[in-house]
Amino acid sequence: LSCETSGLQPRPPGTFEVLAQAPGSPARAGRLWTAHGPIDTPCFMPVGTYGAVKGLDADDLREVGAQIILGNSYHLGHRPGAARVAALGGLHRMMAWDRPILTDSGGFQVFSLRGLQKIDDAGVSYQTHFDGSRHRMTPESVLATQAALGSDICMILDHCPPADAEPALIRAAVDRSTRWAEEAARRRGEILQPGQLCFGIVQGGTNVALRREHLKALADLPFEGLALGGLSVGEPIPEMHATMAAIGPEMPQDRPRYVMGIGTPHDLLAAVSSGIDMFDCVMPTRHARNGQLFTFSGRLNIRQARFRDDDAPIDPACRCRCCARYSRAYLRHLHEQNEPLYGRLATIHNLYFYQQWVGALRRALRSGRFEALRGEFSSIISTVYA
Ligand code: PRF
Ligand code: ZN
Repeated sequence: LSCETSGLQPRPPGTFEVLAQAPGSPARAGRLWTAHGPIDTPCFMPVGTYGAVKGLDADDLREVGAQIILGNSYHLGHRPGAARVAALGGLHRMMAWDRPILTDSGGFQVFSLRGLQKIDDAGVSYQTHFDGSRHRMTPESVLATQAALGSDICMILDHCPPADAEPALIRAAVDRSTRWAEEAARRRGEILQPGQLCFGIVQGGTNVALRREHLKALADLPFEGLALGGLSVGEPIPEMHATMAAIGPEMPQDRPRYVMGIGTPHDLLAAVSSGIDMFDCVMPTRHARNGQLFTFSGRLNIRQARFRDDDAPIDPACRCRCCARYSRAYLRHLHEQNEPLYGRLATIHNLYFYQQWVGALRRALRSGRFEALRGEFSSIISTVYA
């Protein structure tokens, strides 16, 4: 375990402790306990869609400071299949990762399969992007998949409409998601294993009144945490931030708050400032593979010719393994040659950067310096990562 959590007396799964609250702000630092140990919040979850954060193994993930990773039950449920993962001892055992895992329900992925899905009140029928085979997801089936995978935190089935959807469709998605949430809450006891947590998901686009209404309905249900879905789906960034700022502080204080699928370093600061505790995003891993590398003085693109003879590390101030050993010139060369080692080293660096950023936010919150850090960094982070 990380130095922040080693030697702690374990607490029952689902226990959420608020360790520090920023004065005059909804921002807080906390700790969520799962069946595979604690997560310090604010926390960033690297994305391992198919049961791997591309190019990294469990030792690498520990080294960059990840306390929890995210898997996708849509992907894993089809490839290699939830029953097969279960027969192999579950996702933790298969990946040799003994820290917490959160899995998304699969609804979001299915709703992104344009034209290949048909939704009704009881669930969604779809054809996979793998082989076009026909399947069905219901509030119960997505929990059964996550039970088989052995996830520590299971997400319910929700309906996430596109950002540009008509208001009537966003309203229908909220009503349907409420019914699915009630169904999940009613059946989770018989489907999930003891110790598996279950989070509800609030939809409603950027309509604050609708968000509030959905939140009210979900806050009464027995979920260990609540998420904001339906953000970062193409709406303008200021609207996304305004929605988090309006709804974050109204989410139950005694449970973890999660915004799904964000974001840039600046989005993370905006979310934490709105009282959000957890995030996940493909940005650090996908950007790494595309040549976009994060540093505290801006993003650099390793493909640029100016790095051809540059013997400096990506970021001289960074203490990751990539920066300790390798030059920009070498990384650029590896990228040009499509060497798999490039993606691995770049991913280690970018994830280390994200973990450093949330770690700085946690430390600032715990030592009462959050507003100071915000003042110091928000201008830098927002200009560099707008
Ligand atoms: N719902 C679910 N997963 C998600 C989202 C959502 O709305 C998003 C939206 N950013 C990312 N992942 N279930
Ligand atoms: Zn580095």
